[in-house]
Amino acid sequence: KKEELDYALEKVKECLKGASCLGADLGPKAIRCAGLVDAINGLGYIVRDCGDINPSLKTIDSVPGSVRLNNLKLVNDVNAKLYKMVKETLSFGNFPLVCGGDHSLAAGSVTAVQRHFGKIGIIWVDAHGDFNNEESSPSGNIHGTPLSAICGGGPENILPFKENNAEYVSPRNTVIIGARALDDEEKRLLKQAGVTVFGMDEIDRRGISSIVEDAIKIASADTEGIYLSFDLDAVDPFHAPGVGTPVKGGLTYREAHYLCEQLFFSDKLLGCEIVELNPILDLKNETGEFAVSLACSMLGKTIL
Ligand code: 4U7
Ligand code: MN
Ligand code: MN
Ligand code: MN
Repeated sequence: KKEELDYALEKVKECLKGASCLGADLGPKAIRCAGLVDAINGLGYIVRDCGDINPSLKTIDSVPGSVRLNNLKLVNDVNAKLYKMVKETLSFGNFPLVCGGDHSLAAGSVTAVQRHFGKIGIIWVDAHGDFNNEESSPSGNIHGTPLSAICGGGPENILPFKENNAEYVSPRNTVIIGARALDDEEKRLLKQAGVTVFGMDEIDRRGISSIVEDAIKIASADTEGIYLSFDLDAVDPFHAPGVGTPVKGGLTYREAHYLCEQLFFSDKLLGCEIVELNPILDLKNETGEFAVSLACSMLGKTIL
């Protein structure tokens, strides 16, 4: 359709979205192609695919809503829709599995889960901290800021439907696993806020099992449960090359699966998301297939 073609061309020209490179919006298509729905059906669940969330065309070349944050209007538009979709899923008593797409979507998904359940914990699996605010962000890319926003450190204007007195997720119930590429100011902000960060060095030293055990304890202390936000760049690029910002020295294939398996068995999961798949950078949809297998581990698939 002409409208769709114009839209695609516009995107190529302007390089939109929360990150500075194209392609993360194709992630959900690649995950479907890798057989997500059949795989989850195979575990005995009934899947309702809510479809892609597309930004309204009018948000594309509008004046930026903020000097520092790239494509703020477009990200806000997608997040408002995602927020409603996740909120509705939860109110039907269903379990949300969000596929991305750029990590900026967490501002929509996590806010919905948090407002539905009240006090929640977060396990954020990522090579990065995503804890920049509007001032500290070196890039202006929103995908580097959602965890800070969710925890109340800003940027406030990426959170959908901001209510007065709306609560944030407590940094005390927030855990990052797999970090190895934090910005200096971001490190300071994380410390100051009291977020627990398990870097790759600590995983090397203590092993993934003891880290996951701690993470579940921290995220579930006095909360209704845990939301798992899984950025595929946490995994070593050897297994997950199809991501926008790969960083060497990440989780092994089994470490990533083990983490997901244990979270399922904790019985604390309220929902989860797998983000940052970029099929343009992938090799034969290898990372898309990996994402499907991780989703299955999060939903209870076991080895024996
Ligand atoms: B992702 C970065 F400066 N910290 O803020 C930034 F290094 O969602 C990267 O984890 C953010 O992929 C990466 O732009 C965001 C940069
Ligand atoms: Mn990104
Ligand atoms: Mn990342
Ligand atoms: Mn991320």
